[in-house]
Amino acid sequence: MTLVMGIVNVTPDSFSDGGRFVDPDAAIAHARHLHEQGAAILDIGGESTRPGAERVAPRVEQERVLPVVTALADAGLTVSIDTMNADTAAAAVRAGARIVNDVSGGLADPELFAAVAATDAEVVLGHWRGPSADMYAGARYDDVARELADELLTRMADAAAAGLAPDRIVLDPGIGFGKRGVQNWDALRALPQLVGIGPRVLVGTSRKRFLTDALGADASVARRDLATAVTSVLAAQAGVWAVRVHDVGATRDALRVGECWEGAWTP
Ligand code: PMM
Repeated sequence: MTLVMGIVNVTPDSFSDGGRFVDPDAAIAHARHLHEQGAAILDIGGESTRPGAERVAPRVEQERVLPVVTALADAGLTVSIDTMNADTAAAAVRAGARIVNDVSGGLADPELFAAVAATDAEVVLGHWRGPSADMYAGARYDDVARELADELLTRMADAAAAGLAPDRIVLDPGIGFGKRGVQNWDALRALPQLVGIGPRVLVGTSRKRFLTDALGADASVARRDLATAVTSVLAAQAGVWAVRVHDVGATRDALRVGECWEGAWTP
């Protein structure tokens, strides 16, 4: 059964929920709510990766995320830390995070793989072609599926060289990262090939702009959760291990419907 990773952005500027959970108590309460709705993993981030976003100093990032990671891990919840920074990753794992979710797949900070390898945490390798400040500079592909798989295999090889075996790795096609409109749909269509590489696969479509291809250019962020639930079910049918979403309840319901349909879930 596909797991749901609930998004907790402790940032003032994320594209869909920026500013709502900067206060640690609000972030912790929100994470607990997502857990009750069915999130198996809570993904805590202190740096926005929306297109155009500037980097955040690791000290600021850590001030935002560590109290939240500590409180949730102490409560026995499974926490992932959404960071591109090796120091933040190491500090979050010390605070109890089990997964380091790096959208850059180890490219933003060359120390990150070694930092994670020194712990017993797992790592998510996102497909990425450069920083959010210039998000679409690398969005040029001859064959999205092939290039995505080749580049993630290279990231896996680098992770392995640092001591991270495939069973500690999760691959992510990085929807919205260095991909415009139709390139995101090409990446989603390539999910079965990605799953075929071997490691578990995570996919995050939640509220992302490419969904307006289907919904219309004027579809507000608030209107994208149903479409997110649908893409999450389709990703589940392609064999992914987990989906990363904001509206956990809607996606959990949709995944259950898909599981009932396939006979994989009985009440
Ligand atoms: N997307 C965002 C942030 N972190 N992590 C993973 N593994 N995969 C993603 O697709 C991903 C991510 C950007 O979305 P947000 O600002 O809503 O968190």
